[in-house]
Order: sequence, then C-alpha cells, then structure tokens
Amino acid sequence: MMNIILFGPPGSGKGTQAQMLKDRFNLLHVSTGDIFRNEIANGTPLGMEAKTFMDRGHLVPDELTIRLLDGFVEANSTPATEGIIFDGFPRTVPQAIALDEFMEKRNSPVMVVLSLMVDEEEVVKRLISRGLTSNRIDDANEEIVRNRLKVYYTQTAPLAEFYRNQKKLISLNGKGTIEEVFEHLCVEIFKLSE
Ligand code: B4P
Repeated sequence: MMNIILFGPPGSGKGTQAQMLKDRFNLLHVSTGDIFRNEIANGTPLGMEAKTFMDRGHLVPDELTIRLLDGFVEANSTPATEGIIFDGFPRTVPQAIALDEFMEKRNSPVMVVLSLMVDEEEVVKRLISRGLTSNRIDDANEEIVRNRLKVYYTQTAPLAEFYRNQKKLISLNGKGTIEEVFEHLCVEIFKLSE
C-alpha cells in the first residue's frame, strides 16, 4: 500500500496537490481540514466544536481529530484503493503517534512524508488571495493567517524531526507552478514502487 503524508505550512499546496495525486495513483484522500469543513456545513456537534478553533486559526484538539480520522478511513476505504494520501494530518506529535498505531493495526505503515517547502511571505500571499474568493474565515485576514503560521511553526514543524528520525522525510521545493510541483512529487512517488 502506498501510504503518503503531504507535509508543509498552511498554503504550501498540500490540498491542491493531494487532489491531483489521489487521481494519479488511485489513493484515498484524507484531508482533516476538508472533513472538518464538511462536518461544519452539515451542522454536526463535532463540526460546531471544530469551528470554534478553526475560525481563530487554532488547531482542533487531538482527541477530536483522531476520532474523526478513524471513522473517515474505515468508512471510505475500498478494496480498490492503492493507498492513502494524508493532507494536513498529522499536525502534532501526538497525532503522528496515533497515526503510527492506527496504520500498524491495519498492517500498512506510512511509506514516505513529502514536505513542501515554501517561504512565509509566499504562503501568506496565497492564503490572502484565496480568502478574497472563498468564504473561508481562516483565510479572511492577515492576522488569522499569520496566527496559523505561528501555530504551524510551534506545533507542527517539529514533526519533521519525528519523521526524519524514521528516515521517511523528503523535502521538496513547493514554489513554482502547480504542475511543476506535481511533477516533483510524482518523481518521488514513482521511486517508492521501484
Ligand atoms: P487545511 O484545510 O489543512 O488547509 P491549509 O492549511 O489551508 O492549506 P493547504 O496546504 O492544503 O493549501 P492549499 O493547497 O489549499 O487546514 C485548515 C484548518 O483546519 C487548520 O488551520 C486547523 O484549524 C484545522 N485542521 C486541519 N487538520 C487538522 C489537524 N490534523 N489537527 C488539528 N486541526 C486541523 O493551497 C492554498 C492556496 O494556494 C490555494 O488558493 C491554491 O490555489 C494556492 N496554491 C497552491 N499551490 C500553488 C502554487 N504552486 N503556486 C501558486 N499558488 C498555489
């Protein structure tokens, strides 16, 4: 099974690239951000709880996130799926530990963590520009966007070390056109099946 984590700051292109990679490699796309937004749109209690954190640019608590991930993967895996692409998960060390345990139970470990490197000013520019056309409250103003980046550097970036120690981390340039970044990611993924 080709289980892949896309890693990087908010706005680095994880969601954009995961959408393309899932089609190219027949993967189940797990975006915790999308799952939360779906729960919010459906007005579920879980969604309402998540919204209070997301709107301020904070992380949703680990316990809630892990519960949601479990349910989503179990409900959406099919025998035809050739792996999972995790986009925006894990975001904390406890989430990474929970994911390792979850994948071990499925006898299907994470193979690689592809980290998209994009500088802070570029991601701020991308998110603010998305905020002009989407109704995402967390992209709506620079203060919230900068807060998300602060959360990323303090709580999520340390995960790079976690995966470097497991010898799974590969860093890639996330700047350039969407197609260029996609090509770089595909090259790394093809290497997994060599
Ligand atoms: P997410 O939904 O994961 O999204 P994201 O961080 O905004 O960005 P992503 O990197 O996917 O960027 P995208 O491709 O869209 O998180 C939202 C919130 O949900 C979090 O802040 C948190 O509150 C909560 N959450 C989610 N997962 C969680 C977890 N595991 N634990 C706790 N809380 C969690 O790209 C952004 C923009 O850039 C787009 O407009 C795109 O068109 C553009 N773009 C992409 N690639 C480009 C390129 N190469 N060049 C130019 N523009 C590009």
